[in-house]
Amino acid sequence: LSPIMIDTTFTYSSPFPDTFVFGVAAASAQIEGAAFADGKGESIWDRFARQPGKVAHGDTLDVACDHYHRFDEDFALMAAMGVKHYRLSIAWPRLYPEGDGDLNPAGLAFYHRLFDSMERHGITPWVTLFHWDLPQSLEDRGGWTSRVTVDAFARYADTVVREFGQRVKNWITLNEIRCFTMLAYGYGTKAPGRRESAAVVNQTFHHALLCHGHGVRAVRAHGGEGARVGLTDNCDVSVPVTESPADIAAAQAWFLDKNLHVLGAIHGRGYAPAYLQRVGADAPKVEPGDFDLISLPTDFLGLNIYTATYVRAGREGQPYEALNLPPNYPRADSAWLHLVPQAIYWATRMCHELYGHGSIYITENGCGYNEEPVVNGEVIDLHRRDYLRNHLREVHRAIADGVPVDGYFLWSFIDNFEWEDGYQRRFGIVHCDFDTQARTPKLSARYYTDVMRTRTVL
Ligand code: GBH
Repeated sequence: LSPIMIDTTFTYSSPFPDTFVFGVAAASAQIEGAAFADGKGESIWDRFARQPGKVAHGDTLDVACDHYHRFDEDFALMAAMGVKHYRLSIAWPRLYPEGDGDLNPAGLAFYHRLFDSMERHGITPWVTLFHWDLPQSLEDRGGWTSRVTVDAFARYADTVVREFGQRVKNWITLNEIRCFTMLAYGYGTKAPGRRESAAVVNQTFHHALLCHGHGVRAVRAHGGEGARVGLTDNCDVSVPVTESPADIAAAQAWFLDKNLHVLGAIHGRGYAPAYLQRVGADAPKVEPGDFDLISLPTDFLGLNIYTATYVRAGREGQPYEALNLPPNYPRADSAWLHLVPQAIYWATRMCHELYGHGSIYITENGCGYNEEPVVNGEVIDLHRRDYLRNHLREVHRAIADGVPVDGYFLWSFIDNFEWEDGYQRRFGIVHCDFDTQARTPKLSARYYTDVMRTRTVL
């Protein structure tokens, strides 16, 4: 057997660096509700959720956590929990009901009220420009398959950064390109639920990457002093089965291979030829200057990390072998969410070592379960407490090994609309009763409060 290398000098008890950011995350479509209030346009998720069989139990986004009307109360609760950083997203169809065309002043006014409230509560915003709620009007004109969406996004991004650039300094362009392109236009499990060819899916990827570039451009142009911008990716993460050099090299090769189309792209160098060669006849239509826009330098990389694939050295000349998990391998109630906390360590380390990213934020990490009842005013989610603890230890380990992880945002502040899984699947550290809108901090919220206060993994 080859040796397993374990760094025995590592200790969990030392505090996180002073500059390390602890936060919580959510997204507009998942918590705001008020889906048709004050001039908001229909989003592709509003439409998708109304189609039979697309979302569990026929749940819609109409009310969600009613955060649109309760944000003040929610920020007061965050402040009481010691939360100082909150990652949120802006609903594109609130600002531009048709995606392009007329700007809706009531939409701008809402986000000004929201940022006012955050400021009063001492909470710093981290704003994602796009977290999947595409205006339906753009979908009607082709959605992510069409370059019309890219032009509309460029205008939307300019508007948002101009309007809020004085109060928002941390910008995230897009959330998880793979989900709103491949899963939405290839597998059809996410809105708009289309099943298109590989060539069309590749085109949606290319358009999404261009929007990322426009987001970076908009922040540079209008963000003002101190503005920073990055992409949030859900890279496919590999964890070496043992920490032997051969398995680590295999895991790295797998990681590069699986993430070429997003991480490789934004990183620039050498991406275009490798990518275009791989997709061959299914290559997207590209215009001059596209790759320059896509690979504009960013200030940080955001990673949403939930799970991983185990990889070991390949046999018979193969560069790697990904393992199939046994059926009884532990997972959360989301079938994809196998419990592999080392994912955080390896994803951040590989992004640093392979792509040279100098500042990495975990922009989401968390777990979803179905049954989390409030009993005598309490939710005893020890399973989530352990999930957080195990994952925070891996963040700590990455930092100890010199990986520049500068922050961690827990997904999610509150139970919310979990896309095609609806309201049944709960990711919050605050319980939401979707009948009464009562908020109840779970045991995991108290744990996270102590972590943030002591800046130590307890
Ligand atoms: C994130 O996606 C989202 O950003 C967030 O909005 C969401 O609420 C949260 O995580 C929890 O899910 O169709 O079987 O191939 C997480 C990453 C990647 C998880 C795609 C689900 C689909 C599994 N997602 N994955 S499958």
